Amino acid sequence: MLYLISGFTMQDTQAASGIKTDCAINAGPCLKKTGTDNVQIEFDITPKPVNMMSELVFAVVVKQGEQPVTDADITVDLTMPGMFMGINRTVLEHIKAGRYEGEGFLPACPHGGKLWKAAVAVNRQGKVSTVSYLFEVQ
Ligand SMILES: [Cu+2]
Repeated sequence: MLYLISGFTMQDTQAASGIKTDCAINAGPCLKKTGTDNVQIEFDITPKPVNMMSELVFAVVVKQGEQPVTDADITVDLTMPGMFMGINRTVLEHIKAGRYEGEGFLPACPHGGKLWKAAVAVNRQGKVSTVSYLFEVQ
């Protein structure tokens, strides 16, 4: 752990941690299931390719079975595994038919890291389901 504070890049640390992406964000939206209630959550970021330090739109589509979920409160929390990058939370608004959007950005990483984790929290009637997506930016 010594090299965490001795100037090696965080990219090295992220690689060493064995954390892998599970969402090819530049290829399109990523779909996950919450494991409860047959709820599916699709996550996307535009414009592509996704870059740090530019205005981004975070979009989430929520369905239960084939039914759009239109009554959720949704936030997206962005963190870098293994590094504190500040609190970065975007509140999404329902647009239509279970699609929620919000504007945000990813700050530049002072350690050269590219791996981000988006934790999407879907709150419905006081019940919160959270799914996470690990993706890399350029
Ligand atoms: Cu970072």
